[in-house]
Amino acid sequence: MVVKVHGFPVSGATRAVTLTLQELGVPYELVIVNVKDGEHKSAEYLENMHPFGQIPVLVDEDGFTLFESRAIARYLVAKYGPDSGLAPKELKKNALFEQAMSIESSDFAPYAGGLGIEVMKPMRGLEVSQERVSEYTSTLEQKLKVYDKILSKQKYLAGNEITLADLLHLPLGNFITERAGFKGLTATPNVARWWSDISSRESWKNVLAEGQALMAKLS
Ligand SMILES: N[C@@H](CCC(=O)N[C@@H](CS)C(=O)NCC(=O)O)C(=O)O
Repeated sequence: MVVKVHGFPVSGATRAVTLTLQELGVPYELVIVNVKDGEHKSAEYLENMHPFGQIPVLVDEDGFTLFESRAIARYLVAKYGPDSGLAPKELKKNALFEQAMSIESSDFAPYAGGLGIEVMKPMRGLEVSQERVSEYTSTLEQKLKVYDKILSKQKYLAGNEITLADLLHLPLGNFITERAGFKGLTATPNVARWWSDISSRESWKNVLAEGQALMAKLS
């Protein structure tokens, strides 16, 4: 059985998983969950796939099922690319990797995700709060100034080698840049250099192309 990712092509959390698979060179099938019709809230989905009614969910080749994109990404690296360097194993390199993973989930995702949710509100018939947009934007700009300092001393967030911690910024970072007009990822020299580096990876280009192709089929 092939690895299956149950999700939606433009969902950031789904992309975090497919990006990891692309990076590891693992073939997979993206199974579309019909979020527009609320498939992810159906009793069957809640029971068998994701108790919180979200995407993505991984169903591995042996049937093992896992939700939460960061947990899935780490599982995939441990299983399919333990020596890929995407999650370093040596004690201190691993500690710096864990530090960078926490930076992504504590200092980036809450604000980038909040901004993303805010600008998507009109699609659900809701009004955008400009106050919240400004708050998320300015907090993220402040956080990225700290990123710039870190990235002035090293190439990537966990050191001089790329890890999952860098890659996991791509889906939300791309979304807020494209859909919310966020400029912070190109505003300071070291962040701009890092952003351009990770954005130009083949794995990410494949994820974007896959999203475009699947969305064209769905429309
Ligand atoms: N922490 C979760 C977040 C997943 C998440 O927010 N998924 C969104 C799509 S990107 C979703 O399912 N939204 C629908 C909902 O929450 O009802 C992860 O990283 O997997």
